Amino acid sequence: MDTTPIDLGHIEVLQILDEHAQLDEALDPGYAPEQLLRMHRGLVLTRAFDQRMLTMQRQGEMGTFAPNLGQEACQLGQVIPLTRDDWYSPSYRSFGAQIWRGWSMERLFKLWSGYHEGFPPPPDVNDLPFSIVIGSHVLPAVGVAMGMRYRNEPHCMVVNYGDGASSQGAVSEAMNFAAVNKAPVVFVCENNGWAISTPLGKQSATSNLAVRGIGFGVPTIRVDGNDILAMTTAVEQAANRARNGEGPMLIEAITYRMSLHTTADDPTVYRSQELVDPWEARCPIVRFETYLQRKGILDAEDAERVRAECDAEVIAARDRFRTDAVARPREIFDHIYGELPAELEAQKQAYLDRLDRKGVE
Ligand SMILES: Cc1ncc(C[n+]2csc(CCOP(=O)(O)OP(=O)(O)O)c2C)c(N)n1
Ligand SMILES: [Mg+2]
Repeated sequence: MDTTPIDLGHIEVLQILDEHAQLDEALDPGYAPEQLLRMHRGLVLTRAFDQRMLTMQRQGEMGTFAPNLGQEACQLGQVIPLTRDDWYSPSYRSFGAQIWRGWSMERLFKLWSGYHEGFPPPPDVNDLPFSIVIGSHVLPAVGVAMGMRYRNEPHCMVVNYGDGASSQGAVSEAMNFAAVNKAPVVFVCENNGWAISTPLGKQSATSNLAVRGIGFGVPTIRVDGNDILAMTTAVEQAANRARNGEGPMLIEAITYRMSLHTTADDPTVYRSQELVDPWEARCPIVRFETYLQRKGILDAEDAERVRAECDAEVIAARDRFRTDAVARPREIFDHIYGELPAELEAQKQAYLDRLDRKGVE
């Protein structure tokens, strides 16, 4: 038996802004200052929303929530290169990307606090709802991409999933089908090192997930997910390939889940702070701000102002949510079945009777 290890090859990691915020000039995507500042604001807004959501959950206003601290560039980089005609299939941790795509923050507050109105994508946004069943959404995302291919539409789908989700069979099926049929899809595997308490080393026998793409015949690149310029550059290229009929691409974005898996999680029981500390120094927002400051288009005062404005925007959205979101307990059996099965119909009646007895509207 041949026991020679299989050569998995070497896959380059794309990095344009290094950890010291030094730009690789040869790879500079050349964004205009306004575009760079818009990206910066997007990153800051994502973090402001993240922090507010965590506070609101801890105060009992949100059911649960999956924080994204440290993954802001990875998220936004996936959608910044997309047009409104392109499609995006998020995961539950993709709120920064959703806000960028046009989801109002009120809608996301509703979503995470259990109002069904929050779940469907806004009518004018080409996004899919996310699925909590990890990996399952990757197949329908490829289906949407195939729809575009059949109709000869020059657009693409970007679908996001995690390192943990990459172990799900659906993800492999989707990648194989997309490769064979040249679906215009960009797979973004957001490798944040953890699937709840399972580290990558227990999830995969390979040290990187990018090799999976090669196995399916899907061109693959690894990207520094904490470098917004590298993320947008990689996604832009992959999106253009897809739009031109050249088929799918896999981007493995390397980042780190700095915070909790969700608010139901306590990472201190399974990971030490020493693992997290090095990633503090790789903060995507600090890195980008340092770059913008050196470039002379943002100073410390501007950064402070943007932070204050983003906080105010999130708080204004929270206030609108508090006014708008009116609980309608009588509707909790609605919106799932077109026709309620008999046993649920009986439960619904019992529940409504109970509300009547308690005088609940
Ligand atoms: C099919 C399925 N199995 C298990 C779970 C429970 N679960 C929720 S999130 C998660 C980990 C996902 O990790 P990853 O894909 O890396 O995404 P991340 O949470 O790190 O963004 C698991 C196992 C689930 N939601 N769906
Ligand atoms: Mg993960």
